[in-house]
Amino acid sequence: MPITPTQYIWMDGEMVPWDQARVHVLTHSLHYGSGVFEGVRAYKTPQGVAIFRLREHTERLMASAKVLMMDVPYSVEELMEAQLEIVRANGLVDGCYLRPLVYLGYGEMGLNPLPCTVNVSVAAWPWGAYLGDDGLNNGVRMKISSWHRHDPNAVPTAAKITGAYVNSSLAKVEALKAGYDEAIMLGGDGRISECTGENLFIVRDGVIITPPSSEAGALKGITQDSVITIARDLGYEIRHEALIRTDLYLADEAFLTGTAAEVVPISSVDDRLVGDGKPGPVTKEIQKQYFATVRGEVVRYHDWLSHA
Ligand code: PPE
Repeated sequence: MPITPTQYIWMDGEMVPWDQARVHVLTHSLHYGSGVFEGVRAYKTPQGVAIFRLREHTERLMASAKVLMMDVPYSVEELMEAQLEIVRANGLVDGCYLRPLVYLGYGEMGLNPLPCTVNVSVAAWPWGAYLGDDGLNNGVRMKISSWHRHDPNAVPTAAKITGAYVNSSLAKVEALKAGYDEAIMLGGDGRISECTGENLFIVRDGVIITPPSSEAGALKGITQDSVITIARDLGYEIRHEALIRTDLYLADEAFLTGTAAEVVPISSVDDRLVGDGKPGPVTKEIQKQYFATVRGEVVRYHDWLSHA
């Protein structure tokens, strides 16, 4: 997905012109993948542009930093304000994707990260449908990857660690080269974990099921959490249950969730159609309510919006 440059990137408290937002080639995080990040979206609402679940994303960023023992020199409130500021400074009134990053900077080398300086940047740019408009409307073709998710005792899966995404990239390339849209990864125990950058749900006999994030070695998705709340409020029963691959093949419906991807129907898994291969009624209802929610059209979820 190409990036559309905007005017400024927030770097350690300053608005830096887009083209000058550079780091040294000996930046620690470039060598060891020792950064943590977030993916956040802002949407146009009737009350102006608003960041969706800003506090939860910022708190998760801090939690990821805690796992890596990074001492972030800003508070949650300051980082929330930085994100609102970058949306305003770039005039992103129609919404955007935001990428806050905490990384270890230039000045130290070697595997001990503790003496490194901790830097923070926040970029924002307009970004369309991550898995394409066709995927959003008609569903995506998934492949179960030969690459497993990390064992949480090897690389912590509860934290969004930059270096950990090599695993997702390997799975993504494998799926794309084989002609699929996206990959599903199994955990070390062979159960379904998540996709390369999304959580996964199935619908079976009217019940909505998603794997329990920690045990499945998946990220606890904020979109997953929003969808669970939305689905419960629509009257659906939700369960956290371990899933195996045939649960996907035999589901009535399946969909994936993520900030970048949003809510995307799954049309097939390993060439087995999910249901009849078309987005099912439950998926469509949840997708519709999710988009209405992020766009500020559902009053009961207005608490999830931070206006820039
Ligand atoms: N699992 C993974 C591995 C993941 O990276 C994401 C977000 C999710 C689940 C869903 O989490 P949430 O966004 O809180 O619902 N992936 C981010 C980065 C994607 C990328 O390609 O880069 C995102 O969606 O912004």
